[in-house]
Amino acid sequence: MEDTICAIGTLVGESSINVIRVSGSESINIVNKLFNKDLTKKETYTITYGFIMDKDEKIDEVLVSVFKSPKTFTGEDIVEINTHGGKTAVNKIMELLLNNGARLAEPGEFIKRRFLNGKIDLIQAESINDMISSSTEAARKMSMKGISKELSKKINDLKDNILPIIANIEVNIDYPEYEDAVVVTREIIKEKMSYIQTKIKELVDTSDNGLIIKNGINISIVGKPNVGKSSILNSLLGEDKAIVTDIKGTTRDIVEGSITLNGILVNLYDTAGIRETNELVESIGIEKSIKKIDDSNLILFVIDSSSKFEEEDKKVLDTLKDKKVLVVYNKIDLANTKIKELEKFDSIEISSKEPDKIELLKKKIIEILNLDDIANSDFTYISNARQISLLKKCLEITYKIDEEIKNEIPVDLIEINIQELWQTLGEITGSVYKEELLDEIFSKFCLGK
Ligand SMILES: Nc1nc2c(ncn2[C@@H]2O[C@H](COP(=O)(O)OP(=O)(O)O)[C@@H](O)[C@H]2O)c(=O)[nH]1
Ligand SMILES: [Mg+2]
Repeated sequence: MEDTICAIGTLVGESSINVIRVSGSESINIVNKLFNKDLTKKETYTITYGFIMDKDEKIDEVLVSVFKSPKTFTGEDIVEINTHGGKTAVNKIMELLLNNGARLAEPGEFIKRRFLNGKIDLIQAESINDMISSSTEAARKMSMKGISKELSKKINDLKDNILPIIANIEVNIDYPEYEDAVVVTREIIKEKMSYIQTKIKELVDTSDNGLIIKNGINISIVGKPNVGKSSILNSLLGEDKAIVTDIKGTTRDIVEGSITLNGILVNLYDTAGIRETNELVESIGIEKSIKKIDDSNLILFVIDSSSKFEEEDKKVLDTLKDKKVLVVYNKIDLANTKIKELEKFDSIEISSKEPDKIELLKKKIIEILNLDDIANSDFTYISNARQISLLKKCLEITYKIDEEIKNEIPVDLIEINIQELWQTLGEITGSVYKEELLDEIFSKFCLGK
């Protein structure tokens, strides 16, 4: 039998309430030892007002909820204690629970039990974790699609399409005399696999959107010194985060900030102006800037409209390689020049000091990165690294099956790969799993979840 576990489910601090969750077959008995009323007589889904006692001493005034197995979060008996906020009452009650037979839950242990008792699949579990760490509306919407099984449905639909193929091949092999069974030919497999492959490919392709929604978009602001990079960062953020001066080399380290565009998190990185320098600190900053360019989804290449396109600008251009670039002609209040070398890029003219121009810049970013499309989509994307890598493996398997069909390999040999495809899809939802994998997944959850 599983131990009875307990943990604080809320963030302990100055708040109105805290919730302690106790789950396991002994949960009602353990809390009952500390409560001034008889919990064993309570029906499931009831809340009782009373006091947590340490012998004769009242520890806190609480509400105790009783949920009886099997229709509960974990599938086990659960008792939840709503204590007063702050840290003293909740900590004292935890101490009493631990002294009376409960064990402190490991991170994610409640939800692991929920999974093991068949209440949710792995996609749902991982989506709950995503919901907890989400910081934008888009991320919330996407995790909700996972929690409400819409993603799982897509995977299960694929499995449902594969299973009859496997079953029919098996019948063909085991009962060749059974004439009613459809004889699965390579043609039939080809047709069915084409649907499955298209659906898997769709999920893999749209996972880029999923990753953008989950992790946000990285935009680096680059350019030679003094073109107005830090001013643009500050205007986009709406606060004076980076120091702005007319002294070259002012920004030496990367200054970060984030905004939300169309409900999507956008991480902005103001970099040190790239130029030749003998100054050690500045040159380390420049090296960091160049690295940052590599993991950016978009580069704002800032040009000072009032100055010439010089060797220094060319040096910056060289560092951009094949990145997606938006040329930002800044300081158009002073002058207006277009640079021939930059004609192949998208561009916009702004002055960092004019708010309506900054709004135009935001619109342009939304347009270039298709953020409108993502924001108006249905948010059913895979964004979890484990799930993405398994889906990619599935796609590879379908390519192998294509190849086998082309090479006229016997159906019973092709079946081996179809089986593997079915198995791998099962790993995504967790209908097939290894114990170590579960530990790895659930240890990422916060305590009390
Ligand atoms: N006239 C004008 N000056 C600007 C504009 N943007 C920035 N500056 C000035 O250009 C100088 C360098 O700005 P800064 O943001 O520190 O440039 P960075 O070195 O690229 O980060 C400062 O004196 C800013 O006030 C602009 O749009 N118009
Ligand atoms: Mg700067």
